[in-house]
Amino acid sequence: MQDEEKKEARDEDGITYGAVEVPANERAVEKADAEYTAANIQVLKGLEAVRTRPGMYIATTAAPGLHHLVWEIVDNAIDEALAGYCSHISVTLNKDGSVTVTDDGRGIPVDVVQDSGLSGVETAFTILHAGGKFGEGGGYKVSGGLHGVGASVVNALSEWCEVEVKKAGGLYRVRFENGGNIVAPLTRVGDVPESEHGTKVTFKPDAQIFTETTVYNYDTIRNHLRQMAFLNGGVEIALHDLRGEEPVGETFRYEGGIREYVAFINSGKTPIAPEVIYCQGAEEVTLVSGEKLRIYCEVALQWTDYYNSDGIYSFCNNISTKEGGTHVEGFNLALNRVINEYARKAKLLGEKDPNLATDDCREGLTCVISAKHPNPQYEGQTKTKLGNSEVRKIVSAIVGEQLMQFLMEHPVSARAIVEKAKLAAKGRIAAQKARETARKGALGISSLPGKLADCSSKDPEVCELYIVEGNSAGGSAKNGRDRETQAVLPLRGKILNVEKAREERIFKNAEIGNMILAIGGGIRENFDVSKIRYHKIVIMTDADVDGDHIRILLLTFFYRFMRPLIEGGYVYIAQPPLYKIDYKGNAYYAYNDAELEKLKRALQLREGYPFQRYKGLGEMDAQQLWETTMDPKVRKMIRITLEDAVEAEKVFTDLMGDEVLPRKKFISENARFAENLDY
Ligand code: 0RA
Repeated sequence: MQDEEKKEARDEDGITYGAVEVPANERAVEKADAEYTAANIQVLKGLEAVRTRPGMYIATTAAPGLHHLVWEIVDNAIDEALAGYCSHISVTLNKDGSVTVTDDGRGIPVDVVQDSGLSGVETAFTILHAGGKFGEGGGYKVSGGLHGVGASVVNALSEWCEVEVKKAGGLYRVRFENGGNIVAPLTRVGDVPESEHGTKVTFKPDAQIFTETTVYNYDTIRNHLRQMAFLNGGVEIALHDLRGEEPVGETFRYEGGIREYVAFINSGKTPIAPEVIYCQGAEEVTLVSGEKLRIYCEVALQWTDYYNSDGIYSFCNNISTKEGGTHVEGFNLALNRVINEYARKAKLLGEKDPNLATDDCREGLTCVISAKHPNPQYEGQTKTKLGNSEVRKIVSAIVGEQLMQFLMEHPVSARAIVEKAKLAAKGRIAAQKARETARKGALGISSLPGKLADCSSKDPEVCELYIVEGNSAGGSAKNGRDRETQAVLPLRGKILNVEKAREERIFKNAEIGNMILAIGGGIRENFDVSKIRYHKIVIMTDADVDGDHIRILLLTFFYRFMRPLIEGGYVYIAQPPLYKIDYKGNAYYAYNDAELEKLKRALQLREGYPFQRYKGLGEMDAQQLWETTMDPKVRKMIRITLEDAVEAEKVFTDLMGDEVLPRKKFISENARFAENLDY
């Protein structure tokens, strides 16, 4: 970088440097006097506050807080990258539990900052909120980090912390111990080529503070760094983990930034148009105070053939705004306006057709919205909702103009996008009608399905509904059951995967419709558990892969459409036996391999004595099915429980998404989802 530019950057940063031009190394030495000691005492008071109430600064001293320390230091380096001075950042997890973050930026200033009497480095690492000093006025710092708590908090919560700066031909070092005590003031310890510059921060989290864990999680750090690399296109971020026997690591660099982020999220799904659409822009706003702020926003988007409408990921200053906010509102406004306007212009929407709804436009959409704001205001329950109202108009204008331009220039893709939204609208309207029908079903207006063999009792507490795989097993179950309390609903083949089908199709599906009518409590937000007609819903499928799959599909359906049924423990899985041994005129059953062995021993059977392995429920006659699987006195059933709805949500999504592996894994680990009963 040219000297002229350098000077300008420095002026912009608004730092007050020592008045006399003394070489930095001499100044550092001068500082080791009484004045310095006084400053140091001041400093410790501030950092002591952080140590006394760490929760005020990092929210938690559990694992997330531990990781926040790394995010904080990385954020500083990313700010330097955003300012245009740094392109490589690396994070190293050291064997001793410390973490090193290096960047090739300008290096934190080493000259004395007038206000504190300390060097820039020491100021940044010992004075709370000193971070802002480097930024205010110059618009340098846009990244919020831990909402701006900065390096001093990391230092305060560290057993030790060492900072090295390469700058103007010198290598400088400072060391802090026990929560920020300067044990070795900033000193020029050597020479480096003029061309080398950057900052290296190593800190060891204090085990006295992080009492739960001081061990960093590789995946957590990798995911965060990858996200930072996506959100800050062109910046290279490397991770090295030296803790294991062999060093491991990976490097992230995405020239395409959030465009690549969208492509990454959509990988494995089928896009309906090949392009990732990109909109970007900045605007300067003047506050009432006369202060000028530059607000930047970029958006990348692409539709897939999915049916979800929650694929919008929004950020402000690299922090995920989970609750959305004005940037997302601005986007929604523009999206809806532009798609309707284009659809009418292109005659894809007739004059009499109603407008497409925002949700229609969002179906299958994956979108990353990233705003950079020098003074973000966060609102909402978890303070993750962007509140700055000026952002709404800015995003709406940028997306409005550039999305329209894209559509005009790409008529084939534009048509696919509009048709997708039109289908979504059709589905939405059909689903409304179907919901209405299902609601009537819940009120008993509609009759029971013809395939249901109902029980005679009308007392839900004693009534059981067996949902049975296949018509032949269904027939055995009907004949073998206790007609007073046991109803049977046979299912033909596989049921629809509700995770991957649009609502309209779900309601048209006969098997699903039958279940809704038979159970009688309605669905979704209208589901009323007090109206259900059976207090035990028993899934009875074959003990093979198909049976497993049907069971999962049914559980997904209940989870999505009748969640209280699972939460209330009304859903069970029948356990038919796997083996039968006929011996001296009696039939003996075994439900697993261990039981089979036990049985053989108990009956003292000779080696090779024949036994039957059931391939499916259909092989059992009505009497056998009753004796082994339906008779409340002897049957074994598994009751489905949800310990944690949030965890379950994830399990279900993993399970029912496109990825085959997690599904296979789940099916084989099914037990972790269920709790044994009647054993
Ligand atoms: C303010 C001014 C200058 C550099 C930095 C901040 C800076 C801060 C951090 C934090 C981590 N890495 C960093 N790299 C640079 C530049 C002042 C000058 O040009 O001398």
